[in-house]
Amino acid sequence: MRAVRLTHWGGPPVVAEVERPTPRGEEVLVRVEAAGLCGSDLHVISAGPGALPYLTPFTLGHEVAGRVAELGPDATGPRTGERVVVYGPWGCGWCGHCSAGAENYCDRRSALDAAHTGTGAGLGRDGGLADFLLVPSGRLLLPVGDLDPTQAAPLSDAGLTSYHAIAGIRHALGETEGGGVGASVVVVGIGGLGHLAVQILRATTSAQVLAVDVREEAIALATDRGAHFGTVARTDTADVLRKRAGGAGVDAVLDFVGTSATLRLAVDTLRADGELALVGSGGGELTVRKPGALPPGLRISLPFWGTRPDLEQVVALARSGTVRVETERFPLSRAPEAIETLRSGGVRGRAVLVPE
Ligand code: FEH
Ligand code: ZN
Ligand code: ZN
Repeated sequence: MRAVRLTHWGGPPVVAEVERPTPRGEEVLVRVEAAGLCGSDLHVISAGPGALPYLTPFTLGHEVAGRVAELGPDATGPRTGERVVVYGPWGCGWCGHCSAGAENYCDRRSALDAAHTGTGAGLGRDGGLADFLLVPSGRLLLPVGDLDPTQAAPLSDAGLTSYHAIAGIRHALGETEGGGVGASVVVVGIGGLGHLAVQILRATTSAQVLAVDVREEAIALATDRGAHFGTVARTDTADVLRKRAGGAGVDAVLDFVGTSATLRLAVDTLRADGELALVGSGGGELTVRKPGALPPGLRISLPFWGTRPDLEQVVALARSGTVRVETERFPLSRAPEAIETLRSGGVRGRAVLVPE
């Protein structure tokens, strides 16, 4: 079978021929129908030796949908032929978090890293940028019915991560006291995750959704997908957003970029007792100090990926037609080209590889 392999740290990903795995015990083999490309794949590809607890060579790809092709003798869950999306965080399966379906917060993650057993498809385990993906257990598969696989795959990472970040701040998006303008939420960065966050917010809250990006075409995508207002980032953006929110500031900011500039914009835009969810891995810094210049009552969260119940919710939204992924398709055979297009910022929405 074909697989996009990272053969050694610092080397380019290559499309190689590898042996198709045979599922054992409770493992399940999935025939991949679509696999999304993520900014984190770029981080993995550009990591130097020892930077990540993964052993090369391995196959990339942690955002996967397809059909069950073969079941190990003890496999549970979806049956052969069923179309599924793969829940991407692969934890120990039995700690407190994993038992609650939150394998993204597995309590034994450091032990798994130390054992170099990997913590997900394409994350130290062979991933889904390939014709087939071996999944450790049927608990990591979620049926998606007749949902198009190029829509389903991005839900398992871009959609799930956005949904989970919103779940953490949802309590702040109730109507504000004393009438006036309702709650307002800012989405910073309208890429693969941000354009889904706009749709999830519109579908599941009554908040006013305000979008910020540095690209006009991204703002166009945000307003097309339901943002009430969008602006290209400028020096007065915080003032513009505060005015849109009724003057006191916005109730929540979802930062899908995560640079020092976007974090600064967030805290300049938030009202007291607001929520900042830092999702993007831009490596930005924010000084948290008392006394200091941050809004009083500010709560900051660093959500990571999402839970299996979250994935069930975001798949249900997609199947109901209220969330639609903007995708750009590439054949698996041209994976290196797709990766470079993503790296150069040339992808609109989410890049999805299909086994052509
Ligand atoms: C996955 C693995 C490691 C770091 C970050 C990620 C995200 O892409 C998951 O959404
Ligand atoms: Zn990812
Ligand atoms: Zn665990």
